Amino acid sequence: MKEHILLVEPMMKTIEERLDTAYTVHRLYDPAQAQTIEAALHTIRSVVTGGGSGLSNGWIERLPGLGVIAINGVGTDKVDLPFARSRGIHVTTTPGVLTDDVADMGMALMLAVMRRIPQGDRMVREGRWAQGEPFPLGVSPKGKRIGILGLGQIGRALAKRAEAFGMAVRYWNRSPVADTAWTRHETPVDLARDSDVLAICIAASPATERIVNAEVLSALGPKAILINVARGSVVDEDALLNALNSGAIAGAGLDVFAGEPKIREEFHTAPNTVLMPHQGSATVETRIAMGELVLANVAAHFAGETPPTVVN
Ligand code: 8YV
Repeated sequence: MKEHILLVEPMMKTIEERLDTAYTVHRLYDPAQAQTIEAALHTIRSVVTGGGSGLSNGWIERLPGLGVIAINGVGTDKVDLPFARSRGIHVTTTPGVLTDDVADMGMALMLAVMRRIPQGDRMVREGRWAQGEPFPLGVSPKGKRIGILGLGQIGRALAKRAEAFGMAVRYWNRSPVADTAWTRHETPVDLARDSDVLAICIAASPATERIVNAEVLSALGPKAILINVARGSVVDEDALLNALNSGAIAGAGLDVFAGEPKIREEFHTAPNTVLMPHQGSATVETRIAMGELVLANVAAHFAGETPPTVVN
């Protein structure tokens, strides 16, 4: 008899096919399955979800047989880890495999803002180039300072890429990072003051909520840009929208937002801002590698073993 699992958000087709082969998969994102899910609450022993979706305590309480929450991502901010632990539920993530792609997204957003890629694309398509419309000069990353907020795996990978572009790296991290020669600043404000690009790579938690606030943005200044490949919750979005609209900062490249996918409408018209629909880890290669880890974690749980990449 197949074990029952709850799939919170869609995964790659090939990964979902393998889940379907091994398990009875209930799809929470499919409204047509709502009734069968109600009937299966007591038989579901594993949940597969995304970093941005997580699983609420309400759902955890509705699943008495739940033993593992397998996150297809690295962010654990949408799962209450102590609560899961108190109920003997393992929470797993997909560490390592998405680092490079998320760092690439950080670079892509930075270059897109500095070289105005979306504006150029629009101008060419709309025939304005052919009509002789001038295009404003961009900004070169070479010789600029990048401040990494959160020097974990993704922060380091982004810093290395930035160095290859001729940028000088500095960082802020709650605890100093031992094995690096990069300068650590005492506070996020100090880091922002000493950066031309502030790149947010920090994990979301109550301690980092809105850590990028009005003070940090004002320290960043009118020539500097903000990049966010972490979580929307680490930014005070009111302050960010004010800073963009008033020219207190020069622009932003954002892959993540509070309340995504229903983001603040003011972002649609924010100047010099490049928006992405949370695609940092979304490449074929990485989503396969993430899916493999999810499959391994769920399989280990059902085999009575500790899942390989458990975090709690
Ligand atoms: C994914 C993420 O887009 O790793 C994370 O925490 O947010 C991203 O890698 C997400 O997990 C898929 O929903």
